[in-house]
Amino acid sequence: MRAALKQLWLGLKFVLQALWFLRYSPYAIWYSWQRDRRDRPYQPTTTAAPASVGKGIQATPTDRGAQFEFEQASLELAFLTPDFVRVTWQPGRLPVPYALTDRDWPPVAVDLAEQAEGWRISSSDLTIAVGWDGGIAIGDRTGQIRQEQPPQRLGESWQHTALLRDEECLYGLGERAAAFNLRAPVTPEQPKTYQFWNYDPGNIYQPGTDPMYISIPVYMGLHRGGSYLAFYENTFRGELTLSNSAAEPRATATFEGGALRYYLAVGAPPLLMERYTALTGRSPLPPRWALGYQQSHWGYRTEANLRQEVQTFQAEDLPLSAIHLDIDCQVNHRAFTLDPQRFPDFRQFTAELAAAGVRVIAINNPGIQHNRHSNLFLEGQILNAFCTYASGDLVVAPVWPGRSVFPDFTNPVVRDWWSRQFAYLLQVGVTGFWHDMNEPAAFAAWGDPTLPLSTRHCLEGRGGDHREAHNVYGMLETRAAFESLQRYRPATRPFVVTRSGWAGMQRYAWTWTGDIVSTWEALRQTVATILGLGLSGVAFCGSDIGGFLGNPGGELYLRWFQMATFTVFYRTHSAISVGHRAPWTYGEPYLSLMRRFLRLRDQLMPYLYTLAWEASDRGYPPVRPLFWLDPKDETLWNRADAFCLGDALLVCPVLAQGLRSRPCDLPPGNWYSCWDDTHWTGGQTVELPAPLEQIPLLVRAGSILPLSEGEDLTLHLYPPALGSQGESQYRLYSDAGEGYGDSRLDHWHLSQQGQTLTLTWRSQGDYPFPYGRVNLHLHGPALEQAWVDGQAVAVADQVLPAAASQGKTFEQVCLQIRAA
Ligand code: NBV
Repeated sequence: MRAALKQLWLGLKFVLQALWFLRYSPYAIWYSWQRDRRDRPYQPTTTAAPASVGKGIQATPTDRGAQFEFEQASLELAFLTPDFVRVTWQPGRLPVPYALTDRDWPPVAVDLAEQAEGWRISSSDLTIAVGWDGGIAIGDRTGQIRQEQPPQRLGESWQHTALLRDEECLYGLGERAAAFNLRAPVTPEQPKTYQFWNYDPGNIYQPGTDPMYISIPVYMGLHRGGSYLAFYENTFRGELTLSNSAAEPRATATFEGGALRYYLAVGAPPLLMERYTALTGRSPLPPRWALGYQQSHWGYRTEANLRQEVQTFQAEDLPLSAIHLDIDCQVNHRAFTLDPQRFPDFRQFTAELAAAGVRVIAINNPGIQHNRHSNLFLEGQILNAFCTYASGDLVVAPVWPGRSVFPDFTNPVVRDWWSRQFAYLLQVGVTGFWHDMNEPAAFAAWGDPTLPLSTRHCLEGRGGDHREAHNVYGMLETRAAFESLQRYRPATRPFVVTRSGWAGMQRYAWTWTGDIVSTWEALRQTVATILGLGLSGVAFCGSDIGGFLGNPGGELYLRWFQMATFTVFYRTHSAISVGHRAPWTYGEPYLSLMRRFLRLRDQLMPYLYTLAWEASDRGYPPVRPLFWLDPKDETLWNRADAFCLGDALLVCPVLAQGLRSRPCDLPPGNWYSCWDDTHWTGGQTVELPAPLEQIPLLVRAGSILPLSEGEDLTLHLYPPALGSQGESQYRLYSDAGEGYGDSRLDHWHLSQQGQTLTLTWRSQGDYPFPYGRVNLHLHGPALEQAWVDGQAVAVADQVLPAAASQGKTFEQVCLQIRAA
């Protein structure tokens, strides 16, 4: 019976694929053929001989650095802060500053001196040696951090090589289906190239696929001498090749055009993220509901289906924050449409959902059907909104709605027009927007599934072709949606999701790891990919829980769900070709176990929301690699089978079938099991239980972990020292969860002196304290007695209930403890 069903399913799939092929392929063949013809002159020339920048001739100090003239090139060094410098080699056009946020950088005092080997320019934190040949060495007070060879010109391209140390690890480059340490697969025989070219890998996405939807030319380097971050502000197609030749391991970046402009920051990882996001912007604080669970499936199709889905969430007592509409809700996959026959009472429906606390998020693709009966198409044509060739002919390519044209989002007028299209969706109760296929993706029968390289773009008026505009296309589409929400919903915070993006995309949208397959290998990959995105500035991301392509089975779905409970974007999504998936799909025990994790997620909300605020304030990703806690501990450099959520929680997901325990490398310090308070000393590998109902989840000693319990808040105290002395602190951020009103920060300081723990509380900001009672729960030592502001109070089972209540705070709580 099973075999027969499988056969039937395979047959059906074949028919579906054949139909798809028949519908799109004739045009895809024609498109691919004429794209290749037009693009011939745009393909990179491999024949150009490398040209050097020549010898250094002179250096002139500027207000924050120096300008150097070389025989064949010029170099500008500009310090944005004493530990962050911008390097610009020309010739080549400067980038349109899409990556950058508006910011005035205060002046930096620098010193320029000439020496036997070249020049030396220093700030209070960094010293940069510029050789006569254009080689650059950068160091901090402790020594040299990075060495770069003189850049080279290859025709219009720049090529730039940094030397790597043997032990050096590199992370980032946006979204990669690669090892977390991007050097991990590189051997002396086999270099590895990562492409800078946003790309829809289709349904062949698996570990090793490159490029992916989001390429960002930024990486963090970590070695025994310290850490640094390098960001190439160049939107052109390019690549980074990592080679491990025995003599000189290196990282070589190449860009097909533009000036060679990059930024270097030196310091510990948190500082690097602060600098990078000061430059490219931080993710704005999302509405709090966005951190709740979201449900999606390509295949809901009708209002009735969606209603049924939401009702099941309610009936099964599963919290739900938002539900997503995919392209099958549209009319023939056309942008900004909803099928009125299949969604007869949509406005009423969204109002009902809103009353139940569920928001509706609608998808949109950039491709617009080439159709003279479509208003959107006609309006766009009148506005000259669509991408054209140099001849003025429209670029037409097949994608979901059929023959489609593509708005040129590098034109501010087009972004403005596009942003107005969202108005009616908002009017009918949609809350946020999801952007897909915006690499931009097209259906090609062969070759690159995107627009032709010869496509012309406005690039804010200065003009250019697709080689330069491609990588920013999705980000600028997303910017239009973000600005639309700012315009039409000024009192609420925008929620936008995008599949593609580039440096700075975090200012506008969240992302997810795309069409990943439903396998254990893919789950393992997901952790590395999310960590890499976080170190590329994209703080808010997640994955399709259970995978997009495939039916994961109960165990894999559960293990994925458990992992995702500790990532920011917490959404199940699955393809139309696979079974519908929601927490009840696999029955018990999975349903109850997922319900528990959904509850835990709710409890974690104060902590998560504070992390989201911290991301918006400092640029720190909530999901962090283990080395974030101690970059000197080399055993952590390659770890991507576990991650930290903030600085307090260590999450060790179960990443293989059938495992009921797993080894965890503990960063230095002391750790407690979140489930049963077992204590572990860090700096070692321990085997931790992982029955189906849990994954190893550890809390760092010294943490104050705020968990909500209905209206109340419990502060879980994990004393800083097992010995007799130590201090730690925590800041909790609160506000209305939406809008731009008052906020507050509650600072708790915990100090341990012998047998006494003292917790003090200081508050800032006008938002009233949002919790009823504040309970204290001590972990580790036994709690014997307690005093709140000098008054002795009763304690039981490690808990001091209602240390504060009804919005009143305490100044000081003293806890008498005894080592357990
Ligand atoms: O819109 C359909 C899907 C969507 O569900 C998925 O999340 C995207 O990544 N979309 C890709 C287009 C179809 C891909 C096969």
